[in-house]
Amino acid sequence: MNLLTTKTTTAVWILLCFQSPTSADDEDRYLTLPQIISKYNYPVEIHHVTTQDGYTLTMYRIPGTSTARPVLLLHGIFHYAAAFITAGVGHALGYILADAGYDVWLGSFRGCPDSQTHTIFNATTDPKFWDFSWHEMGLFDLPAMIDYVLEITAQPSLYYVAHSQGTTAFYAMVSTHVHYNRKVRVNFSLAPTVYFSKPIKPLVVLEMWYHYIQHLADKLDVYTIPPSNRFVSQTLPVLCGRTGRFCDELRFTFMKYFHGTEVPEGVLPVLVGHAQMPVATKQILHFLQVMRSGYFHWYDYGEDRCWGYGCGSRRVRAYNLSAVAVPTFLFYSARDCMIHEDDVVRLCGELGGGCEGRVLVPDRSFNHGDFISGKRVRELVFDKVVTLMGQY
Ligand SMILES: *[C@@H]1O[C@H](CO)[C@@H](O)[C@H](O)[C@H]1NC(C)=O
Ligand SMILES: *[C@@H]1O[C@H](CO)[C@@H](O)[C@H](O)[C@H]1NC(C)=O
Ligand SMILES: CC(=O)N[C@H]1CO[C@H](CO)[C@@H](O)[C@@H]1O
Repeated sequence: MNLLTTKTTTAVWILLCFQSPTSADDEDRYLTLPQIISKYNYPVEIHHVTTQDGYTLTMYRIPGTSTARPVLLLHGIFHYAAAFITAGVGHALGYILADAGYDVWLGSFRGCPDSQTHTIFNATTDPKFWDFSWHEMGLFDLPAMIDYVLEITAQPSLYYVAHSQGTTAFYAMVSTHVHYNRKVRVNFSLAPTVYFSKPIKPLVVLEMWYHYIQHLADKLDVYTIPPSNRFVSQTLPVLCGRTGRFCDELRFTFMKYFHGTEVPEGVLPVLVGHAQMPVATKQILHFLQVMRSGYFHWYDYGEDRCWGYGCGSRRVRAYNLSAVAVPTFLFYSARDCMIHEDDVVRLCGELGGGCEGRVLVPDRSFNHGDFISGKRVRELVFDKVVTLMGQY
């Protein structure tokens, strides 16, 4: 990126910072997920499932008829199950699939506000609770959710649709626990985050500073982002002000960066209200590791704080993508700020015969977050997902 674009990006960041939220008083912002779903007259059930390593996760179900086929939807980082609902009826994938006659299951990964219970660790007081990345979401959360859904519905397999980190966790799972290939009928990856050959500027900077960030996080016990230590928990309210407006604006800015300008009127405040914070520091470090090393691998715990290509021939265990046999459709866009077309082409090529198709969204302004709530996401992505689902 040249200097001019860097400057422009910075200018846009600053401009966005001073834009005020549209209609921050939207009621849905303050409702819980089941309350929202009920409000729009859809049936909703709440389910809990405990993983092998002790995390209790919440799942929401919009049940279909007794013969409806189950679909499991998994969100990206800084989101929870609400990601597939907050954009509203006729627009959010959760409702669209329910309308199309599917039995819709929305899962929240460990660490989400509704998945913060553990058999031993307390999420508030116990740093060990946050000792996970998307690796554990893939190897523990997904199998628990999938098995639970298949048991309750008495079906042999389900459809899987995920956005961003939900796709990363999926590839970690299915390449490692290969028998789950049989339990997934077809897998739709929206903006799959597995390779990052040309990430956005802020991420490049983080990647460059990886060692410092990791070291600092270690030294200061920053095991979540934003950190939950006393300094931050005392500073944040002061910074946010009495009304919380300043922090709201920051969150809006953050969301807008990923969603482009494509969010429908009134949806952004709800989206911001239902953004998930905090996330485990390890989730981010693991992404940065993969970004640095250029291959898809297990979390690197480092050898004397050195790792990957910086450490001679040492290689961390790679996820075996050729073991992924589930028929997979990869949806991606040209303006995705996280992943590049090359990354999707590479992923498609490495999946073990499972890549049924790459679908480039025919809209040049479509960004990473638009896969959840973009103005045109229904016609450009969701309707195609529903059509393809009907063929499998
Ligand atoms: C976790 O610890 C906090 C703070 O001590 C406490 O308020 C909360 O009740 C604990 N949660 C559980 C589930 O024990
Ligand atoms: C990866 O998976 C493929 C297909 O299942 C298998 O043939 C191959 O041996 C695996 N490679 C490794 C390193 O486990
Ligand atoms: C690997 C695997 O189980 N693939 C299955 C995926 O789903 C299709 C359609 O249901 C099956 O035909 C494949 O065998």
